[in-house]
This record gives sequence, C-alpha cells and structure tokens, in this order.
Amino acid sequence: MRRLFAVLLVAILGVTGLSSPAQARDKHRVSYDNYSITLDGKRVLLQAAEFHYFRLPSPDLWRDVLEKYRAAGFNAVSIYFNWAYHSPKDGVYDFTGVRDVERLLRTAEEVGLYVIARPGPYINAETTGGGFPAWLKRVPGRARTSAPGYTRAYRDWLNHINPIIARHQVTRGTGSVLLYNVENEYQANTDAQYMEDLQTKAREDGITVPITTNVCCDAGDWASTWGSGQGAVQIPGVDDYPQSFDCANADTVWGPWGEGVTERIRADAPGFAAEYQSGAIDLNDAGYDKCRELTGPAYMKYFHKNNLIESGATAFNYYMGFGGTNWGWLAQPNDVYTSYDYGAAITEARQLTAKYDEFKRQNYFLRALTPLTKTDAVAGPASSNPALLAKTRTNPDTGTQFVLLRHTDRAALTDDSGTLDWATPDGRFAVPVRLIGRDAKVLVAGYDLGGQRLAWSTSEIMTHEAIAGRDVAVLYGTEGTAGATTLRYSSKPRVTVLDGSVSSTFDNGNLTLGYTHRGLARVLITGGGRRPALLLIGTDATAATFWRADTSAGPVLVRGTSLLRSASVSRGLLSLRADTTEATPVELFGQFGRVVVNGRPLSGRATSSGSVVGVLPGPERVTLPALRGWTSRTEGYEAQPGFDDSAWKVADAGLASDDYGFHSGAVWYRGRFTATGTETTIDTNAITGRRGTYLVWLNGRFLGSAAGGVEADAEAPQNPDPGPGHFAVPAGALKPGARAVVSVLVENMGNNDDWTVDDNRFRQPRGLIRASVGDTPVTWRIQGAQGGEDLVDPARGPLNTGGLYGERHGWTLPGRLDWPAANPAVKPGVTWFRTGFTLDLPRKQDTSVVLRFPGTPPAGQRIQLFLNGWNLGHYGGSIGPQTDFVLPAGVLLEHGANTLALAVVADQPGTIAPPELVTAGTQRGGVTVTPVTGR
Ligand code: IPT
Repeated sequence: MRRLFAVLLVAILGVTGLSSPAQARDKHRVSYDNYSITLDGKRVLLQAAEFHYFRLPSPDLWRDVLEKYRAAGFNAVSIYFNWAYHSPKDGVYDFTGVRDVERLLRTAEEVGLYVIARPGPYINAETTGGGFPAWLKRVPGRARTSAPGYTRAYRDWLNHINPIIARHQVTRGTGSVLLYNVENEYQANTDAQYMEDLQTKAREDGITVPITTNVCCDAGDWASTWGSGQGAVQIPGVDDYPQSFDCANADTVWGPWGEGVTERIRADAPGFAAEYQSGAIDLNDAGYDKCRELTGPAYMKYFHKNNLIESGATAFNYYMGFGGTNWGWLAQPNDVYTSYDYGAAITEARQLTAKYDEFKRQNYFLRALTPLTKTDAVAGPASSNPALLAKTRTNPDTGTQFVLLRHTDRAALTDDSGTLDWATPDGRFAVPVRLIGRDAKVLVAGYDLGGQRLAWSTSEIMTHEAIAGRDVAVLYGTEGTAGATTLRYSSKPRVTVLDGSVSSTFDNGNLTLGYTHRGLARVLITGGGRRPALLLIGTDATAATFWRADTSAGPVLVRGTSLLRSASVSRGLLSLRADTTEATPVELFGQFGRVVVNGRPLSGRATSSGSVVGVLPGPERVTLPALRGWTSRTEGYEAQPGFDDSAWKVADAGLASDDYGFHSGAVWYRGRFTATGTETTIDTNAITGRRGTYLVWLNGRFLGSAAGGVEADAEAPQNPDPGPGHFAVPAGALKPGARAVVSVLVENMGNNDDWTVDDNRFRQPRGLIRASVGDTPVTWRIQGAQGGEDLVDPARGPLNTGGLYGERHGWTLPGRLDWPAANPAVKPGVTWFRTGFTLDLPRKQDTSVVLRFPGTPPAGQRIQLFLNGWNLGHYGGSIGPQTDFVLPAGVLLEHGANTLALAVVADQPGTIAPPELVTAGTQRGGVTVTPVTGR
C-alpha cells in the first residue's frame, strides 16, 4: 500500500513538478519552473562542475579541489557515487577513510557548493563496470532493468547511499544537495518501471529535492517517453559533447557533434545541461594536453556562450572540472588509462590552467547577472555585417538584454566588424562591434548594475560588486580591440581616468566611455545622481587576475594571487586564505581595516582606486630527493612446478576469475596434468579488457605471452576467440606419463562498462576463458588478490591490489624489506623494485609531486607503482602514453618516510629505467593535508 502510494506520488510529481508532502517538514523548499530552479522562491543559476572523489584518494585534497571550484565561481559540484568503490562483496559496504562520502558532502557544504548527487546505480564515467561492483556479474538478471536479482542488489546499494545523501539535502537545512540524479544516459533502454522504481526508492529513503536524469545524445527521442510518461523525472538534463573525443586532432576539430545546444525535454522544467563537455577522454593516446586544447578557452567561449543564449538553460554541469586519477584498478580499460586528467580546467596534479581562467570569467558573469535566471528568446539587434550574428534573450521582468555576438558561420576564422542597430530598454543605439575568429561574446543592455544603469557595453562584464558604498565593476574585451560602454545619469557625472586611456562624452543622459582593451584601465565616476562607480576595464588576461569572495562585511575583490580560497571579516580584520606561485603584488577592494593573508599580516597602502596594495611572498624553493638505493627481487614462484598451491581455489567450474571472487588485477592459474608426450601446443584464450596481457610457463619454463582479449566490441559480442594464445611445447619438455604444470599469469585490466545495457557488457568474463594442452585433461587452481572479496586491506579497498605474489605478501606496503641492491635487468615474468625516500616539504605550501618515468613507455614492460601501499598507476608501452604519475599528498607523506614499490611484468628481457620525483607546481598556501591512513 505504502509502495502504491509512493508510486502514485512519484507519478504526480513527475507530471506536475509539485512538491511532495515530505517537503512540508522541510526547512527549505527547492522547486522550479520552466525558467530555473528556485530555492525558497529565489531563482538559482546552477553552475556546476563534475568531481569524482574516488579519483582522489586523499579527503583533505577534496577540500583543495572544491575550494578551487568555488573560487572559479562555480556554485555547485556534481558527484557520481561509485557503487563498486564501496562494495567489495555482496552485502558489504564501506564509507570510511577515502570512501567517507559523508565527509565529502560536508566539505562541499562548508565550501559553499550545491551538490548534484548522482548515485547511479549505473554511472558509466569510464570506471570499471561503469560503477557496477564486480560481484554483480554473478547476480542473475539483466542489470539496469527491473530483473529481480539486479533489483535486490541495487536496492541494497541505495539503502546505504540514499540515507547519506538525504541527510545532506538543502531541504533539510543540513547540507547542500540540491538535485538527485537517477541512472545515467538511460536512453537506449526501455524499462520505464525501473526508472520509476529508482525514484520511488529515493522518495522512500527521504530524498525530497527534485529528481533529474542525464539524457544522452538524441534527447528528442526521449521527449515523449521520459519527458512525461512512466519513469519521467522532474528535471531531465541533457549531455552534450560537441567536440567529440578526438584529442589528436585538437587543432582542427570544431564541433563535429553539433553546436552543443542543450535541448529542452520538458516544457515545465528549466533547460539543464547535465553533462556539458569540458575535457575529453584520450581515446587515441594523444595525451591530455591535447584534450585540454580540444576543449580550451576558444571552445569554451564559443560553445558555452552559444549554448547559454541559444538554449536559455539555467543549470549547467561541466564534465570534468578536475578529472583525477584512475588509481588501482578503478579504470574501465577500454577507454582510459591511469590518468583521468581529462584535459580539465584543473589538472590531475591540481594545477590551474587557462581553462580555469575562462571558467572564472564566465562563472562570475553568470553569478553577478541575476536576470539570466529568467530569459526568453527575442529578436535581437540587426547586424550591419551578415558575417556577424546577434542572438538575443531578455528577462521579461527587468527588460535586461543578453546579446550573443558570434560569427554566423561558426567555423569562421575571420576578423569582422559591424554595427548593431540595438533597441535597448534605454533607447536605440548604433553600436560598433568586432569579432576575431571563433570567439563569442555575451553583451548586456538595460541592466541595473548595482547603483548604476548600464545602457549597453561592447565589453563583457566579468562581475560587479557593491563595495564600501560604490559599485566596482570588472569589464573586459579582446586585447587590442575597441570597446565602448554607455551608462545613464540624470546629470553630467565627473569622470576621472585613474589609469589607462579612456575618452568620455555625455549626451542626453548617456555617458559613453571609449577605449581600447589593453592592460587595465580604471575609471572613477562620481556625481550624476548616483553612487560612485569604479570601472576596471581589462583584457581577458587582466580580468582573470581578479578573484571575488563574500564576507559578512560584503564582497571583496582580490587581484594578483594565484588563488583566493576564502575571505572573512571580523571586527574590521580581513583574513584571506590565498595561494601564490611567486612573490607578487596584491590589490584588495573591500571594506576592512587590517589584513592578514594565510595568517600573516599584510602591510598595505591605500591607492587612488580606493583599494589597498601590498606584496605577498611566494613559495619556498622545493628540492626533491633523488631516488636512490633501489632494491629488487624476482618472483615467479607460481611458475615453478614444485610451488605449493594447495591453499588455492580449485577452478572446477570454468576459469573466469570473477567466479572465484578475484576481480582486480593479476590472477594466477596453475594447471596440473599427466603428459602423454604427444602434446605439441598449449592453446589459451584470455579476456582482460583492452591493454591486458597474459604470460604462460610450462614446468617453470617461460613459453611466451599474448594480448588479452577485449570482447567489448558491440559489433562482435559473441567473438569466440577474443584473446588467443598458442604456445608450442618445447621438444622433449613433456615425457609420457610425467606430471607437469602449466602456469598462467593474467593481467586483468578492469571490467567493461554497460553503456548500452542490451548486451550486458559489464558481465563479460575476465581471466582465462579457455586453456588446453592437446586433449590431455588438466585440473586447474586459481589465485587472485589475497582474500578475494574478503578484503585483507579494506582501507585501500577492493580496487587496490591484484594477485601477484608480491601483492599477496605485502611487498607493496611501507617499510623496509631486506632485499639486495637492484639489478636493472628484468627477465620475462615479474620483478619487483623498491626504494624509500624521506620528504620534509615546506609547510603551509602546496607542492604537487609526480613520479616521472623517462622517455616513451617501453614495449614489453608493464609497471604498477605503489606508493606506501597505494597502487597509483600502470605504466608501459601497451598501456598508454602516460609517463607522469601524480602522487597525491596524504598518500604521499610530505613530512616523513615514503616507500615506493614497482611491480614489473615483463614479457621479454629488458632493463628498467628508474623514475624520478618532480614537482608539478608549488604554491604558498594550500590546505592542510593529513596522512591518509584509511581509517
Ligand atoms: C558520458 C557519460 O555519461 C559519462 O559518464 C562519461 O562516460 C562521459 O560520457 C565521457 O567521459 S556519455 C556521452 C559522451 C555519450
């Protein structure tokens, strides 16, 4: 009965968007209409970036990244919750240590970010199994449907994750979760009941915020089904990846997947770009710098702004803001390698890029220009030059106009000028404009800019703040181009040009300023019947030097630091937490007396701009130790005929490793048989996922290796021979009647995702799927990670280690082992290298350390690197182009002894080129990072 009621309730909710009775108890009310989401009746423009806590195993660094999101002007973070990351075994869940999502949600709230919570159950995200735990492979019933086995399993996950999310909802007044996302790109599927059940379950578990889902690719098909029918969500969102994932061709690609205009699925809900491309997976091993170029500032200017005005969407989530690391066996191997840097605005090493600056310029604008939360498309100004297009939206209440200026031909690279015949709310103007190449600008007219009235401007507005009784506005335009701004005054105001070259005319109430965008011009306007205004008119680059933050004494603008984390004012004392990459002048606009930055007093002097300037110190020099004292040890015991495998599981029900609870990384097989003497080949087949391999021995003798199969190809799902290997039995190796042992080491690379559902792709087996020695019967035993699903190391979790001998015997772990000095030569098989290094990095400074391997990743070697027991990467020619591996602080002990272990699986003789430690950046400031103990 309760269930029926809930189903009815969701059906009603789904259709009308009304709030549920549960909300009657809520402290805050989240609602929406066709324009925007509202919080307690106030319109919100939701500007989120995606963040994956499971790709950053250091909870203190979650704060670092989220503070960087906030500082860029994002007001929200979108988070997938990864079922596989929390559940090693059916019924077993862990939410502690690096899995403490309660702490994550608390941090998001403290930092001031709303949360879009995305618990799946299916998440995709290039994670192993698309977020499905590997044990789910053995649960019958098609995943992502109403099949009973799957339903029981996913409900258990939701039983665990939903209450955590529920506790942190905005509606409860105890958190910042604003939206709840069910499933992921479910468009290829048809089980509406399942989509409905997920929502019913969420409501039963206390979710009262609006429910959304992210719809892929061809949203139009969904409008009829998911927009209104059974399973429809309240606020459907759409995923747009206009630049594709062709990073190798970053310099020529321009919108092969369309204009990226977010389609609207429901007329009663706001447009929501649930995933809007901001980076890419590196499908063709071009390296993430190329992905960053593919989705760089030029792309962001054109596509983001075009989407804003074309779609009128008011909720956005950029995928990714920071990508992070596929540490351990987290990756879905077919599309990604260890780094999930994604070419995002913040690099995997947590450094800010030119994309970050562009986000800041755009985000600050979206935040400041509140009329953007409610706009209708209208006919815009006519352009005198047909090469230039002016698309317009207006706020029906304020009349404010937002004019998108772009090239008519989106691919045009030309430099074009023209005049807009612009009927603004403040009169009709002939406005000269210019656009160079694939740029786009959102120009504003008819806007109450604080206490000023902006008639129009050909500069873009970054932000404006009411500070100490005057308006401080930051405007910007393309370096070297002309700009003009018209403001309205009842009488002629006094215009003082404090810096730069700016002309002014006053005519008929219109004060028009003319200038060229260059450096930073400063214009003070007083009188004219309004409170004073300070216009700071810059270029893209100078605008990006500004940061804003709110304090109890009003907003502050800070210029010159490399980051502003937070600001607060107490009894006139302004305290800033800010980072610097070098000693730098800093300028502060705000209402305060004394200033401390990172706890140290700043001695400043007042300027004619009404600001305070001072100088901040930069970081201390960092020298990292050379990695010396390597020791090494060869394993391969399992290949020896006499090895005691009596404790191993007997593989008498097929060979697939998941069936025995071995889900990550290496798996050993040992097959015993009595030879007839006539055997000539050992024929095998293994599925590892892309980039995997397997090695075969006979009685301790290495026979060779083969590439593991993928079987992820939708076109050939039944491929009967995906990872074949044929190994000749050496002459005389098998005597008639003699006992023999074949040993196989399979390097599984993680599970496929299940993007299309209909082929149950995540279920494809891993490990050996076939092995025969002629017609001779063989009995097999199998060994993977120690303990299998019963984790011996729950802190590092289910995806950290596989079944190499050294992994099973603690060779990954911190401490000293009494090994001989390293011999850099490796033979086919597994060789381990270990060393230690002690760090004492400068305190109150954020140093990002990476482990760099020299040169191109070698063919024939696959190296897993463990730092203090944490598996932080896979390096090798057949794995990917990556040579730099981020060592996140927390896992990396910044003040103490660290242990580095490398497990080398070689399929041919070679030598190891040892890696070195390098810094990817160092800033004074940062967050305090405590060692990651896992508990
Ligand atoms: C979209 C997925 O929703 C997301 O999980 C991630 O996989 C992303 O792609 C690519 O990184 S799917 C869309 C590209 C069709």
